[in-house]
Amino acid sequence: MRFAHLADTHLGYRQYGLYEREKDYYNVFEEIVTSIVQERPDFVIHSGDLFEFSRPPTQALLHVQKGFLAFKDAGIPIYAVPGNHDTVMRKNALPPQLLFKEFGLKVLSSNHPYFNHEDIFLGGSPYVSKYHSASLEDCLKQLEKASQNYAKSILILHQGIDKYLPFEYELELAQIPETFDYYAMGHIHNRILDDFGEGKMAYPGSTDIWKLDEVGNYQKKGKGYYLVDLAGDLLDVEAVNLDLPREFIQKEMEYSQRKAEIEQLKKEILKLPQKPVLHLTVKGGNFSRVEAFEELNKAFSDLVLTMRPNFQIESLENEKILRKGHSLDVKSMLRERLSDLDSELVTNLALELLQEIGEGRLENAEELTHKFYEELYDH
Ligand SMILES: [Mn+2]
Repeated sequence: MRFAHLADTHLGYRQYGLYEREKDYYNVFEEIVTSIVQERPDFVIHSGDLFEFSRPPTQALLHVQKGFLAFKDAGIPIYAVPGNHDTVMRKNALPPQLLFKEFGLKVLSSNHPYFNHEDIFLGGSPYVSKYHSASLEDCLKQLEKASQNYAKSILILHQGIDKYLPFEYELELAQIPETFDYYAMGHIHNRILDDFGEGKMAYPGSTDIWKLDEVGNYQKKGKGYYLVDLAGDLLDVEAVNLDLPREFIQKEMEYSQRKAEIEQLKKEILKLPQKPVLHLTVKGGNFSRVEAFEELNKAFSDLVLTMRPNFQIESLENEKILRKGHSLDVKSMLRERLSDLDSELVTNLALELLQEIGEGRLENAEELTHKFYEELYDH
């Protein structure tokens, strides 16, 4: 008995606002479906964040329709839980996964927390925020009980665990029953394969680079899905890697060395099969951001999909401006501007967004906004 485990496909995500990046996610998904169908497993598990949004764009729905139809034609059922991205944070709202019931998709929910596939127990829960972790703990205890008389048992969750996500977890390792054979996890975008209790704890990771900090893990461990063999006494987990067509390049350069560095980088980029995403940090010395940007833009605009520059200028002049900036009370200015909304929460969000966006960390800003609304709907 074999199954494929994937998660965090984030279909519909238009990274940097670029349609090319939205298409990259669709292409990777299609490649994964083709690869899984070729492997002919007995079933597939998707551990959440199938879509980027709880109301996905039609193109994303069509790609899932096409993929799941290929699974259906091959006789491969799919078990899934909604993640934080594809959960609708309103009472009695349904996740978009339910559209694919007729394609052989079985969604685990509080009404239907487990299925069996022959003698294998498949239990789990949709994403639960940290404010409701007590109810998740109850649910886990019930699943542990229900799974007792099966030959093998799998727990499917979309949660961050303290051991791997020490600052943003929703679930502590100690809250998880140790009796399952395989923990089919989603949510953490890096690949993690660990021993836990009597089984394996597995995060297959996101299928494309969703945030810049995933690049290091991608270079070390690749991206793709896990293929799990349950036949033997010891469970066998194989990481199936798919090459991402588009590279992410992260580079720092000293301003004084820039000319040689730019030439070297251009040569590297020309070897790539597709235009990469380029994150450049230029630092050192006192230079003009505008001129440096123009120089970089001229060098790279035709060679890359998008260039995300970041300038770290070290100069007295700059410090003076910063200090002057601090003497302005930005917070009270924002509060005044946002007075209609009458909320300290909104003011704080605006202040944080201003800092992140001001320093070019758009992804952090996006995540802050996601979290803000998530918590707002949660209370
Ligand atoms: Mn995710």
